[in-house]
Amino acid sequence: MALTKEQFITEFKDMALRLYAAPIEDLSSQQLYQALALLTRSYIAKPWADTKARYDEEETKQVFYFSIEFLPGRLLQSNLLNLGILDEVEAGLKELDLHPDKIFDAEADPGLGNGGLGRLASAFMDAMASVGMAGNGNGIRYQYGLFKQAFVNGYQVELPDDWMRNGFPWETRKENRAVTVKFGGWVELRPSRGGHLRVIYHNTDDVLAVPYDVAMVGYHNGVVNNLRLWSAEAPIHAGTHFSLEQRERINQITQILYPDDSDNAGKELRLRQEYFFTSAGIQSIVRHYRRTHNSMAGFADRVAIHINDTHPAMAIPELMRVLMDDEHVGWDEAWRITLKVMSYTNHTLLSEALEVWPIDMFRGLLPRIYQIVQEIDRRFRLAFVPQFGQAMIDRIAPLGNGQVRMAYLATIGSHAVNGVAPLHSELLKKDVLHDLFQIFPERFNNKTNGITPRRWIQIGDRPLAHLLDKKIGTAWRQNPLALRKLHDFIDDKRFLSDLNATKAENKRELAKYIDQMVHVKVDPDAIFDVQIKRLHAYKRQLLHVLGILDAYLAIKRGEKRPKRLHIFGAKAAPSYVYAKEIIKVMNAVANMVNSDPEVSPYLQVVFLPNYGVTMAEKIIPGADISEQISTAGKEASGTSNMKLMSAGALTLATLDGANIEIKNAVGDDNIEIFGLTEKEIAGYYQRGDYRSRDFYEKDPRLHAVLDMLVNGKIPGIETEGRDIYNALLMYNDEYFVLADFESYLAANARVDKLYQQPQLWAKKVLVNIAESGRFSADFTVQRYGREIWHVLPQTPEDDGSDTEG
Ligand code: GLG
Repeated sequence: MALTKEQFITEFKDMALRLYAAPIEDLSSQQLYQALALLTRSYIAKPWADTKARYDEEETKQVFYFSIEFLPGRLLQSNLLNLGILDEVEAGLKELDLHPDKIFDAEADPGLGNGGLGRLASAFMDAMASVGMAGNGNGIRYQYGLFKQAFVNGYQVELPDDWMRNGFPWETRKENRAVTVKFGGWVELRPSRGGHLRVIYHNTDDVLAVPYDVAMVGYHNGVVNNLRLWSAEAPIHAGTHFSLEQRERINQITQILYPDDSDNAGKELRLRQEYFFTSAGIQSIVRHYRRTHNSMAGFADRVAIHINDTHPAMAIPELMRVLMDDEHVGWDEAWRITLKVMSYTNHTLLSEALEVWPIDMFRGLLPRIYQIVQEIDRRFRLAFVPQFGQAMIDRIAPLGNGQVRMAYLATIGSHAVNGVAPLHSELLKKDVLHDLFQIFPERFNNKTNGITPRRWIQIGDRPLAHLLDKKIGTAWRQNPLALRKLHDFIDDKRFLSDLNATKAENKRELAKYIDQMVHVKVDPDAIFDVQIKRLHAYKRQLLHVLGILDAYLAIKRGEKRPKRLHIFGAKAAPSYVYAKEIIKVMNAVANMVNSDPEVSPYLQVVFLPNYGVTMAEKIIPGADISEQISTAGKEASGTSNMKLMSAGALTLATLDGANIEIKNAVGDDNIEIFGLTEKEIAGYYQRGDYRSRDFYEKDPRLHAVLDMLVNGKIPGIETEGRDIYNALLMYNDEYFVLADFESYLAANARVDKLYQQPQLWAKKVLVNIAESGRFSADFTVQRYGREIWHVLPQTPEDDGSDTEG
């Protein structure tokens, strides 16, 4: 859109006055933010309505991305950027003597997700709008987002995240689009005169699902898509009275996000949440479709529904229910439509994360859905037992072991199933979904994750963005593959030193931020070594900590080392005891190292509390090293690896998830790889001959480091050291930390050496930035659009995918 600085100033003052009846000089940052957000929203309203009208008019096939989590990050700057008015607005604010950053910092970050899965969903929203695809989100409007993390005495403490305290100016309540979701009770099937079945519900608990829509603004293209988040409320039937307690029960459904990304075993409230937003989404999609069509026959040509992990897998039986019970479509036709509409992404191989529900709970809460799952199960068995045998079908049918098995249901009811990086997609076929792959090989495919460089470079890393503009022009802002132009300057000494200078500037900024956050003065000349992700044993923050302890001992012995600053950000699920013990040890090690005058000139450690999208924007631009050190075969993809690469950080990694693709993109010389491969680890499993103790006994450095966990040398730790020590030695180190220790240290030593050659280092930075464009989510959603959702023509174009070259 077009907007001059002067226009903006007038409109902004006007908005502030109308809202607060006061001149801008008298307003707080929060009030200024509210005024600016509302003004921005008013710019979005028209293109939002127009986009919607155009989709309807042109009967565009629409994608609905169902996800129990979304992590959009702050929206003000990103909306201004995408509208094309960020520069004008910032200039206007400055002219008014206001600090844009202070206003932007007043925005709450909607933490409606745990980690990668939720962030990916939001990156896809931004990308779909930006490439002009008709893509809608469908999720939950949690009143409280992921807990706020604080450290007390080094222990993680969880505080409620009241993110809507000041309201959420980006949402629009659409009470005229509310639907009713039914739980419990019992169903009666009665043949009706017309020949079809009449389904009568008795004694159900009805919940009103009220949608709140959030605009998803495309980059410089006038497209504004919709993210629909549902809120649970008591219905307003005449004659029904709800007690306070009943209201409470209903409100609970959308009150909190489950703070665990891998295990919510058997929690009835979670099952309610899943059915709630899934059913609301399906009902509203069908209702909208039926407004302009008098039968459901063409539904699958207009609608694609994506199931993001298994949480919305009930979309399959729910669509069947609506098709059969409400629309009177027969089973076979309903199943044909459902298969064509549905597709499913798996995000993890961890067995504890594969959702199952006890049949009793499931049937009690969702009696009609259970009947339909039973029928899916019956027909599946009927169709495939003859060819594949009873034993195999028993393993993978939707119902088995007294459970409803969501990953199997999702695979059986979708026409496409994908993993999120090539290794992960292969392992899905080989292990977790192996039997289903035998039956439906054509459904399986890979779609490597992506990130949005708009947020991470254009907004998050302004110094780099400006340097790029100066050197290669601004085309990369539209098409990140244009970053490849940087290769032309690999021998341009001046540019290489500019790259280093930009990084140095970002590191000084990050050092200030760290001081504000944790009151530690860090040396901006140190190597900034970053590990930011959920705290999970398989991600092996612990290996990183053991490496720090080794460096500590070496410095204590008098070894000189290049200065290194280790930066952590990570939340642990509140119930994940081992992860929380690791946090405590990390904090204790940080204290020990930072307060030791012999050590701290060479080694510092900071653990920044309450990691999230906003914090990631502050950390990533200042990173030199990106730690991606999961046990090979365990990390489905990772996405912080892509973000850090795009900021020019060198990846220190195992051959896991998308690290493998990063390696293929940049070449062996521009990444540091170490550790066991997935095959080697599988070999240990098969033979059953991994003995962690051997590594401890063989390697004196490892020995010394592990002993520190139990010999009282790390002040402040209690039983945590012993528990971790036991996990590694008595319980045989499930994640192969000890096996990879030596090669991890060797890789770190190589990094230290490289960093001593600034020009050589800058070349690696350059190659990493240059090759990061292929990981733009714009390309990822286009691959989904062509190959899964069929909303784009199926002519492959140069999109930087891993299949080329
Ligand atoms: C996951 C995985 C990550 C993956 C992300 C997005 O653990 O490896 O990058 O989803 O696909 N459960 C997750 O958050």
